[in-house]
Amino acid sequence: MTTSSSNSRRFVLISAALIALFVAAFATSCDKDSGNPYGNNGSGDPGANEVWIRGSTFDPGDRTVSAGTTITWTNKDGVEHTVTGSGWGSQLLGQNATYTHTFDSTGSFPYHCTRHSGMTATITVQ
Ligand SMILES: [Cu+2]
Repeated sequence: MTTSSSNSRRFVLISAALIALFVAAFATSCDKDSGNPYGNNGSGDPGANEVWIRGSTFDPGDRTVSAGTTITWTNKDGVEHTVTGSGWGSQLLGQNATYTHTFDSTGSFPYHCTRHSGMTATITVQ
């Protein structure tokens, strides 16, 4: 009786733990897939098609993608920045503001921030 009750309680606890684990894993993968710009995936790093602006740096600075990829930039800084390429780019982006651009053709696409000359990066499209 005691053993049976203890076993069933253990089964419930293990089941609950497994369910929590699956929910956490699912939520994390969803955030990564959707390119959540606010870092809710818990990794604290930009996702596959994201570039974060933090510490007045484009992170990652150089990103290689395939044609047709849409990149989302998010400004994590308290100061305003831009994402400015040749013939494409954003307005001034405040904190947590985002900008997206789809790269349809192959090539090398350098860009910079108009406010900070040292902020440069490149998207390479293959
Ligand atoms: Cu800047």
